[in-house]
Amino acid sequence: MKTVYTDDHRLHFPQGELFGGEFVTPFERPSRVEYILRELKKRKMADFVAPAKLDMAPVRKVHDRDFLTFLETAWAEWSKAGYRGEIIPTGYAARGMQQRCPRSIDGKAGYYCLSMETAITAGTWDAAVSSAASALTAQKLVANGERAAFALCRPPGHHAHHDMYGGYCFLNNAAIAAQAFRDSGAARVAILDVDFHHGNGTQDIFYTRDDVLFCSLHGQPEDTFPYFLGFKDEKGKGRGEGFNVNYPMPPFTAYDVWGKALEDACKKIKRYAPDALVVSLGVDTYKDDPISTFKLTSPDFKTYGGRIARLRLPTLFVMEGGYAVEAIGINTVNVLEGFLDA
Ligand code: B3N
Ligand code: ZN
Repeated sequence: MKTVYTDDHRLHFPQGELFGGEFVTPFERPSRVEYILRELKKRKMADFVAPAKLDMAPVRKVHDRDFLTFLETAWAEWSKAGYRGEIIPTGYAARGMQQRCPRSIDGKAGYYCLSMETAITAGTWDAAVSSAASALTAQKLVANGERAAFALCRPPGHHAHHDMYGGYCFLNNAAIAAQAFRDSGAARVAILDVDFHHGNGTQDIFYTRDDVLFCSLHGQPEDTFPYFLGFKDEKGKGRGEGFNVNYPMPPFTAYDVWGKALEDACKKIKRYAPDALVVSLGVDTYKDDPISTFKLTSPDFKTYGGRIARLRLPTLFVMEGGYAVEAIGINTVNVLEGFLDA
């Protein structure tokens, strides 16, 4: 299986993340990718491809035009305003307030931001563009006949809405790739999100559509980020009714329960009969992940890679979360290996 990858991800490395009222080194850090690359090489799976220049057409179909302009120009505007730190807005478009985009850069950032842990830095836009380009290049490999491909995306994407960033995400790589599958002839696409966190951005983007089925297995919003989306009763709207399936699960969920949710999601995907599958692959379901509470073990990742393979669909894996850096390589490559061995 080919891995699409570029060093450009290093352009995005915020120095601070707000956690528990303190600034800590961000959990989403460049070394995550290095551990995955190391494990791919160790297991003789180092078939690397560089991403092509980003085709903005599918990006513009899933993201708001003004949001994209904001992301592209935010750092220049912030610097021009005289601010010296990273972009972390202080005022938000909360309940009952006007949903109008302000003129000032701190106001604009608050309008487009959904959570405060995610800082924008000088290199964020370029890194996000390269990350989306990796997803699209891998998508093309699969659309052109590869059984599967792995987009080693960083920054991740599944929390990015049509017009909001947050949860370490700026452009929604999986959604952009799913849109590209549609544009290259797939009648139906399924997205399976196995990251510990709900894929709120992907849900938002496809919520009213019946041509993309979205299934997400995640920590229940009562306890877990992103807190305000990911409930079981969110089933899609209008034409999209029935094409959004959430599997929220409580803290300490292990494979005995998680695997049953995956089985149910796989059955729904099979019934939908998509032409392609996009897997939002986060390995923060791991038992020792520092910011998550599920209890999957390293062998479980191999097991579920095999289950996904048995769907017998052209499959694109898109990297999302995973912060237990010592194990992130093992767990990620276990999924890919489990898929290849099935
Ligand atoms: O949820 C958190 C968080 C929870 C626990 C932490 N500990 C115990 C150190 C630290 C942080 N933070 C909010 C931001 C989470 C973003 C999640 C990104 C992700 O992986 N999405 O899939
Ligand atoms: Zn996650």
